[in-house]
This record gives sequence, C-alpha cells and structure tokens, in this order.
Amino acid sequence: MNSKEEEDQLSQCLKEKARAEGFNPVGIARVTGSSRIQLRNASLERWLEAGNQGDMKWMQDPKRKNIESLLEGVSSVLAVGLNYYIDQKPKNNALLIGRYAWGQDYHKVIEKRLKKVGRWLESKKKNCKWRVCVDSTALLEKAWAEEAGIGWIGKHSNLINSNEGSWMVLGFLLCTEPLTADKPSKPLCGICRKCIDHCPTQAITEPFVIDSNKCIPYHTIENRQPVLPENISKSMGRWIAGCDICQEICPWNQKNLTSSEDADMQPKEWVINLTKDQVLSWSDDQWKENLKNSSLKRIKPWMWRRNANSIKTTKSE
Ligand code: B12
Repeated sequence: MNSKEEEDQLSQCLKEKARAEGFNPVGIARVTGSSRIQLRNASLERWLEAGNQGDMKWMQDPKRKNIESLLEGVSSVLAVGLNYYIDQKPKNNALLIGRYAWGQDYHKVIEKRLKKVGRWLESKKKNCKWRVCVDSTALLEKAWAEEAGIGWIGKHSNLINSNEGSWMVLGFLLCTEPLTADKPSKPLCGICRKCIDHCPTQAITEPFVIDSNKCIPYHTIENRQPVLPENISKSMGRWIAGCDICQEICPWNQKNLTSSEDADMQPKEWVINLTKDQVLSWSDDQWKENLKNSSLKRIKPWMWRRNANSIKTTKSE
C-alpha cells in the first residue's frame, strides 16, 4: 500500500470508529489555509466589531481565528454531530428548555467518546498528538464542521445536515496526523427566510448573523444581570432556558427526523415537565441535584428564578 492509500484507509477507519461511538454525521477537514475558513474568520471579526457578542468577552479570544493555537502542528480535524432530537413534546403549559440540553451534559458525553477515538488513533500512529474540543474551547466550530462536510451554516447560523437536520451538537478531534479530507458542504438554505421571520426578538439581524443582545438563549443562559431586558421578557413566551424557534420552523427539520435512542440524550423528567411554581420554590440544593450532569448548570439557581419571573404568558400549572 502506498502512503496515500494508507492515509485513506486510516481516515475511513477513524470515521468508522466515530460512528461506532454514536456520531452521525462525521467528516474530516484538512488544515491547509482554506479560503472559506478565512471568510468565516472575517465574519467573526465583523460580528465582534458590531458588539454582537454582548457580555461574552471570551468570544474575543484571538485563538478562535487560529486553530494552530489549540494544538501545535495540527494537520486534520475530525468533526462529528450527535443527534439530540427526541420525538416528544413538553407537557402543555410547561416551561420550555432548548432540546440540546434535555439529556446528559453533551460536553462530557462527546468528550468521553471522542477521547476513545483519539486513543484508538494514537494506537495506530504512535507519534500522533490529538485534542478534543467541544463548545468551550476557542474553536470556530461551525466553520470547521462545514469545512469537514458534515453540514452547512444555515441563515439561523446553526449547522444543518441534509439528512439529519440541525438537531445535533458538535464535537471535534484535532490531530497532527495528515488525514484525507471530505468535501466541504455547500449552503442549501436558498431563498427561505423562515427562521429570520419567525424569531420573536428579531435576533437574526441579517442572514447568518445573530445579535446575541436580542437572542433569547443568550439572555436565559449567559446574561448575568439581575433583571432581563423588557424587550426580551415581553417576547420570550415560555422559553426559560435557551430557545429552539429558529430550528423548529426550519424546513430541513420537518422531514424524516430520527428520534435519538442514545441513552445519554433521553430527557430528564423535570426538564419536560417544568412549572413556574417549581422553578420558584426549589431550593439551591434541589437545583444542584437537578442540574447534576446537565449542561443547564451554566444557568445558576438565581438565574432560573429570574428567568421564570420574566415569563409573562404562562399560568403556573
Ligand atoms: C457563542 C455561542 C452562542 C451564542 C451566540 C450564537 C451565535 N450564533 O454565535 C448564544 C448564547 C446566543 C448561542 C445560542 C445557541 N447555541 Co450556541 N454556541 C456559541 C459558540 C460558543 C460560539 C459560536 C460562534 O462562533 N459565534 C460567533 C459568530 C461570528 O459565529 P456564527 O453566528 O456562527 O457566524 C458564522 C456564520 O454566520 C458564518 N457566515 C457568515 N456569513 C456567511 C455567509 C454564508 C453564505 C454562510 C454559509 C455562512 C456565513 O460565518 C460566521 C463565522 O463562522 C458555539 C461553540 C463554538 N465553540 O463554536 C456554540 C454552538 C454554536 N451553539 C450551539 C447551540 C446548540 C445553540 C442553541 C441552539 C442552544 C439553544 N437551543 O438555545 C442556540 C442557537 C441560537 C442561534 N440561532 O445561534 C451548537 C450549535 C450546533 C449546530 N447544529 O450548529 C454549538 C456549535 C455548540 C456545540 N458544540 O454543539 N450560542
């Protein structure tokens, strides 16, 4: 086998290993100074200059524009999606929580599984260095996912895969091993602008651009102010943690949705059954218990109460 054939075979096997861990889609990008990544870096720059990050100062970390700063000598990126769609609706009048957070903390779930894939790669290529990135590292994730061909960036700015839709969280294995790249994805939103028109706070200020200062997830998850702005509380409906409106309305999420059977993605009982009374009456200790192994622990107990108090449209039961 020549070295190109060997590289192809290793790349295929690596993707198989990732699929065996429950990831779908999976794809590989090469770190070669792609002009698309340069364009996405320029978009990030413009986004920051416009102040769209709100108080998320950590978004300004210059490392986000330089993948090499996350792993010296990085040559390839394995990008994976983990489907979190569950064919279930919250109870009538329940407060609403973004679907990405219904199950176990996806950061931990993805990290644990991708580390297994990384260890397998190292067993095949002794000198290979690798690193797992999920959400919290300074990686421009959706741009790399697009580059690896696992989906395109929709006008709502979430990554969409033509078979799986957009109900997936993303994970990345950076490595120093040269691997065979997949074709980058092409945008397929066409002239559709449903996500833009249905956003109750007009947070999608132009296609592909989210102003966090207007986005319900930003205010319910990231905003640390004691009171939410009036324009948000007036429009947040029953969304107490995150918001899925721009994805719910997306035509790519209407057909052939596979309900995840992954044990880690199944909803916690309280998450799909939550009332305002519960939110306000649970003690900090009770909240700590609820939020164990959940990505929702980013929302502190006082923030749950603040968010509940901002919700105007629901009866308590
Ligand atoms: C900051 C952040 C937020 C912020 C800001 C949102 C945002 N869109 O930036 C807030 C708190 C609001 C947020 C909300 C949500 N988030 Co968030 N968030 C992130 C984080 C940490 C960084 C995103 C980022 O780089 N923003 C900066 C701006 C510049 O990037 P952008 O909006 O993506 O802009 C890109 C496009 O506009 C594109 N672009 C520009 N012009 C053009 C033109 C064309 C033609 C094309 C195709 C593209 C394009 O280039 C830009 C740069 O890449 C990522 C994890 C990570 N490390 O990347 C998760 C991440 C994006 N979030 C995620 C999730 C699940 C959500 C929510 C769905 C949660 C919820 N249910 O409430 C919402 C969705 C809201 C929305 N519509 O974006 C997932 C998305 C998974 C997916 N399928 O895409 C990620 C990838 C985390 C993960 N590892 O899974 N999030």
